[in-house]
Amino acid sequence: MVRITLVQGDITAEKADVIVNAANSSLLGGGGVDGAVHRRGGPEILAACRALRASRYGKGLATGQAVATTAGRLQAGHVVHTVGPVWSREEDRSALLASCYRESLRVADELGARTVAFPAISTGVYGWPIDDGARIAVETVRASGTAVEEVRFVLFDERAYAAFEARLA
Ligand code: AR6
Repeated sequence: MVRITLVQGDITAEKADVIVNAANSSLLGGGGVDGAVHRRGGPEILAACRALRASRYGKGLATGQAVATTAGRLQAGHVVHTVGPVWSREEDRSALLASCYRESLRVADELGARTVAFPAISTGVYGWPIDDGARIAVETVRASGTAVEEVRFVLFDERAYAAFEARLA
């Protein structure tokens, strides 16, 4: 059974076998977690992302999917990039957000990872309400059947941390 832990802080400071990036389809960087991952991880990560765009992911990475690259200078074996859905009031995109966690863990399992650090995917620039984002994250990880020993949610602020804490209780 996977152990879920919580940390408040910057995910790029974590040590883990896999650090998950809340990317976008282009895989070529952005703000939030994505910006921090590329800034602190160095140019090797972007080079790996460009290589993916030039090969298997010519059209980019679809929402809900995940793909691994080097972690560059981060204290991790790999970065797994996943693309969360943009939150919508009209349309229920929960299945796509759940898919991000499930697919990231599937890739982590393929890599033999024992520890995986996740941000709260889609709850920043993509506007997903934090309480619902926390619910989907925790439920999906618990139901995943992953061989990963520890899933660590790294929450940027107190509010996000509290939302995850309430879900775990
Ligand atoms: N460490 C941990 N959590 C963070 C960090 C950090 N360094 N920075 C922000 N957060 P976001 P999204 C929190 O916007 O919503 C990018 O431009 C943040 O407070 O990083 O999936 C991509 O290129 C929020 O709770 O990702 C995409 O275009 C959560 O991490 C788009 O943003 C996710 O916020 C993806 O948007």
